[in-house]
Amino acid sequence: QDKRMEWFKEARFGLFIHWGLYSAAGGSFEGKKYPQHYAEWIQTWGKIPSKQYAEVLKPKFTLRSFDPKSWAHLAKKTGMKYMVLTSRHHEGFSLFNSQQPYAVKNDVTGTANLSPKGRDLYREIMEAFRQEGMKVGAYYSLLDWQHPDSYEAFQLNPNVDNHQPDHEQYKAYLYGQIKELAQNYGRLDMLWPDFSSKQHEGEAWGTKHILTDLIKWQPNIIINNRFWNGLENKNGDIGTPEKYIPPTGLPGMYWEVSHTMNESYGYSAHDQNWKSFPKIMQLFVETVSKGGNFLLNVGPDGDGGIPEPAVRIMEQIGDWMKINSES
Ligand code: FUL
Repeated sequence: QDKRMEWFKEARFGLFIHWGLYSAAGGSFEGKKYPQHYAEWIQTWGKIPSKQYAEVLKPKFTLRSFDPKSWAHLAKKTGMKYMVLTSRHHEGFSLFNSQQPYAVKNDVTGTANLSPKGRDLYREIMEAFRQEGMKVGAYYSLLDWQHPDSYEAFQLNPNVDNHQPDHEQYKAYLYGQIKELAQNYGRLDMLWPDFSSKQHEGEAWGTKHILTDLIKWQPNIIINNRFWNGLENKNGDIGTPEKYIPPTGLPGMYWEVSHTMNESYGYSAHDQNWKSFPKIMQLFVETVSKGGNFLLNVGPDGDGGIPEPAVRIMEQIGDWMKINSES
């Protein structure tokens, strides 16, 4: 039995946070609504070049209601034992102050870091959750829609200089950023890389190099299975079915279902298809009874506020947990 997995097995319940520039779009860009369910993919839905995307959305990422301590407090009251935060989603903007040369300065948007001067939003959030006694994890995108050496390079951006993407450079970027997450922010309990395909998995990301060192930097870290293709593949520490509970669980491995309260992971103003509290409890209980963990998502908006219906659902879960826990 792997001691590293003990807290995860006990935890059962975590909070997933999707927060990035897409949150400031909230499912619409320059007056056009995108009905697709994954609002954090809006840049792709709208085929928006990174420069325009950043110019329009950065001013709307205001932080006006941003209060990570209140997020952490709410999660704690809900009965959640850990939290996984999008340190950088597919759009390529980091919530942490990455010192990788590309993140500090690049010719697409000026910077691929999201925090205002003198702040580090990733650190503020991680610290708030650690202070509530929760485990913390970093979601980290393997895809990147703005980096000129990624596998997605120039799908959305004009290639004026006819740049030949150099995937070795991109692997070095992934390694460098994961090193920053593992070395500069204290204890990291989980890494949630996302995601692979048949075309790009394993060594496409330089996985061996990353893992060999990551385990030295954070010996107790739990790593999901998404360096490899297939949500139920057994390569990592945990399987990661998405918005889906495998009918017979995932025998022979640890696993965690991520689920949303409405449809989208990232904030969408027009995605008002909220699940009822009983529906969410049913998904939770079904997951746990089949041996999985339940990672329930919130998508704070561009001001940093968690949508009211999500807060209400979490409060109801918290009340249920209080009545139904043994202590
Ligand atoms: C997926 C991503 O593409 C989605 O945007 C979301 O982050 C989900 C949890 O993982 O693979």
